[in-house]
Amino acid sequence: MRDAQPSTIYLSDYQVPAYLIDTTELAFELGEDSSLVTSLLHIRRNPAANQLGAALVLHGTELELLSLAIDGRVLTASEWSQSGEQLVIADVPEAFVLRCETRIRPQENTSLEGLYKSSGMFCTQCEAEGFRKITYYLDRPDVMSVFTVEITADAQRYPVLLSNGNLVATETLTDGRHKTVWQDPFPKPAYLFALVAGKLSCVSDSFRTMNGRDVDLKIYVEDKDLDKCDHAMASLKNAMRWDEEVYGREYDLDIFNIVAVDDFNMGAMENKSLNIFNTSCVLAKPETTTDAGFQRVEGVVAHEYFHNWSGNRVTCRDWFQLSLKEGFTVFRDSEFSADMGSPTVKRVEDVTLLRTAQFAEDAGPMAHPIRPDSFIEISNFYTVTVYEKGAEVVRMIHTLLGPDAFRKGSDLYFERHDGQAVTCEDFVLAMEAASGVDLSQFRNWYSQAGTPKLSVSGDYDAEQQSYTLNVSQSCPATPGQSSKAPFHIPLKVALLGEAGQLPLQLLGESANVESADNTEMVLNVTEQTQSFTFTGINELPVPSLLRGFSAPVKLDFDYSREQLLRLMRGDSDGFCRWDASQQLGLAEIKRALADVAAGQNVAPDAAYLAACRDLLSDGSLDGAMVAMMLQLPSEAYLAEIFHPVDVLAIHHAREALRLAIATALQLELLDCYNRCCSDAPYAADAEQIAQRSLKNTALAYLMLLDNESARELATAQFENSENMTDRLAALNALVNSAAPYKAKALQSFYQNWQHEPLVINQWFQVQAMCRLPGSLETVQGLMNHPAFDIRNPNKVRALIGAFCGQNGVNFHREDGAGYRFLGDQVIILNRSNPQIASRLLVPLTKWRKYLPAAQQLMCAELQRILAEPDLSSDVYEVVSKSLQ
Ligand code: 0A1
Ligand code: ZN
Repeated sequence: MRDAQPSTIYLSDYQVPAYLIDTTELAFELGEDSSLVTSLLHIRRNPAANQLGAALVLHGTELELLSLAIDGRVLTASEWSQSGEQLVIADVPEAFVLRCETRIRPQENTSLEGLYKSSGMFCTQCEAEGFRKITYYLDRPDVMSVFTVEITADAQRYPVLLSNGNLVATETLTDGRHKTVWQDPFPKPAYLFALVAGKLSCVSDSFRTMNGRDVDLKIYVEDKDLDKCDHAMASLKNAMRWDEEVYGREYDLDIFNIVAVDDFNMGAMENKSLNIFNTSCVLAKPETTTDAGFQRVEGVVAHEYFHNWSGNRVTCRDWFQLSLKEGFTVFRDSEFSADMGSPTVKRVEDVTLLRTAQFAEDAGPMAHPIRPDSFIEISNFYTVTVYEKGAEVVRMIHTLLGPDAFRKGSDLYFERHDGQAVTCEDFVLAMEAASGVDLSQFRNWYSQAGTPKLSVSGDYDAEQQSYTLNVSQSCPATPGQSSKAPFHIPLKVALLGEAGQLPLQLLGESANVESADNTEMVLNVTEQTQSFTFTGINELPVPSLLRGFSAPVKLDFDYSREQLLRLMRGDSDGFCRWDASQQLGLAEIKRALADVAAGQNVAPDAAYLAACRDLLSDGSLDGAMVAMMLQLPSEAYLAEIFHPVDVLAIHHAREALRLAIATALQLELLDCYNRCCSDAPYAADAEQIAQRSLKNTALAYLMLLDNESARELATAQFENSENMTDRLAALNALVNSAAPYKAKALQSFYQNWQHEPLVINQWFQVQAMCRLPGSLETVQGLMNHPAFDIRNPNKVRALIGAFCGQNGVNFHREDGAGYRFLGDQVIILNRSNPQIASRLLVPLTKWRKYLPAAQQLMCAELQRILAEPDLSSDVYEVVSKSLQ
């Protein structure tokens, strides 16, 4: 909980640590009431610090200090002092051993940071600043130490005792306890420390590295979950191979362990050789897990594994550099997932997340550059900006350098900085040094927040046979940054002619070397306004712009409907094909809004309908692409387009349009549905996932018709499916319909799956996201359901998070009850789990986007939260910044 006024920390204040800790020896005695932690820290003055005689200042919070000794001599109370999170020892030698004993209470730790208990097991979460809840330490990532960890605990209750690195000793004690000792040879910051103790079973496998070393792979779970580890294990092995092949990175220890825990604030954590996972990101089997769940497991397992190099071997100097490890690692995991499945689908999914959540963050009160300049609470900066926009920035470097030079750059980065804690600047320097590409202006992406807007127009000169793209860029002001310097934006383009893509030759540049593909080009947009003229263009082309979403910008080009239809049908770039479908959908929604406002029927454009009909009927197309193209832009995306956002009007117009599409295309939808049904045994491969996605898109449309035959389809699918993807899609369609069967469906689903917490979370979520009136009351009722537990973040996200974040029409009820509900929950969670409270709060922070009446109600809730006593620094930062 916060002191009087939480302080802001600035990147510009960074100083190297005054002391270093070469080795860290920890001894844990885990108990049922409290646990004892004894540390032996080999500390010496940092020669680089130039701070002669500086006091030793250690971080610690919520610790009971039992004793302190230097080189064996116990310190008296006058030799140290405490203030806030700091323990200050004024007078210390050049080099010494500090012995410190603390008592902690993991059983009472509901924040899920530091050492805590989850379902009877002890586990840790130390990133970013959780280690200071375990013992006093220099809890900052640029202090790297070699750890030895001794764990003593009751042998029956906690037969498995794990920490980082290699197991070097085990011992059975006479009092029913046992002990293990672990040693991690790689120096690491405290945020990568981990400990697990519990009754766990494991699935084992092994991996032979590119140099022929065998690595033991283990996934530890509760006994009942042993049958849900295969997918994570296969994903791990694929990730290990992929990192060798694509980045030349080999695993560096003989053991790699994963542990699944129920109560976890985030997805997973890359602790050296002992990754700790939220159960939702590791467990999967077809009967309980959807396709999206399978993909998430694959992606998160790979993400954490890839951190072993991008994060652990080379780590961050300070938390302002978080995107150094996260942006790079997200880029790596998304390329991996693309290679394992469908690259276009993965790209569209990533862009969708960016254009909804990240663009919204960039336009809101918490907007920050991927390398923030300041923060109050670092936990608030594990954001879509640092992660996903950070990954887009690395992707742009990849685009500007090309794959070969990028690989040279990453090799150089790892070689230069192995074992170091470095900065984003070091990453860019390595990329420049290896490629010779000048990234000076590109660095603005690291320091400037906000989503740049690219306005593009095209001029065709028939006489000169040239086509000119006029490009101008701008970027809106964000908190603390009123004006922006132009960005270096890689704009990937092609020009579509009647018979295909035209060869590209820029005016004033030497002739293109005849290459396999001279029909696609990356334009370097660096000025505020700039023109690019292509010569030898003998027909009026349709430009295909921002191919593959080559930069995280908002693109504006005044396409005609005919041009968009052409792009949607024929562009060779999958992203642009999909994006054209979305722009057409957006135009239809805008017309529907006007029609509804005028009290008229919504009638989709005939050419648009014809294009959708073609998509549905052409069985040769990629089903996943068709499904994505048939889906109208989401309400979250529309909230980024309209100013102000009239949530209810947008929702009703969009729904009316969906119904009109379903009505016009019902025969084709039904045909498509039937064509996609299959008896093949479940596999989470791209082909089957595509087929299920298209089938369930068709089902959702058909269910809008509200007729008996659609209900029968959904009911049969719900009752007969053997996989959770189809079963849940059917349940979702039923819950959002007027079908009387839905109550029974919900009940039987619960009956069947009550022993599977992750499935019950989906059950909560389907109800929380129901767009029909009354969802708030349903959610409030479910909060009293025996399966709900507000201490479990997954349940909070499934019920409260899904309702407030993904059920716009009900959350934004005109009476403000949705806002009040969220305010109440944030106030409760602020006390038990500040990280979850501040994340949950995000929908309220966007209040400036909405109509005046909504603004007022949302603001009032923020004020009410701000007036709470004992506000955590997490919640305080988000609320106070959003009211500024
Ligand atoms: N580094 C992890 C994410 C993570 C961050 C913070 C946590 O606790 C506050 C937990 C996990 C990752 O990128 O996967
Ligand atoms: Zn990460």
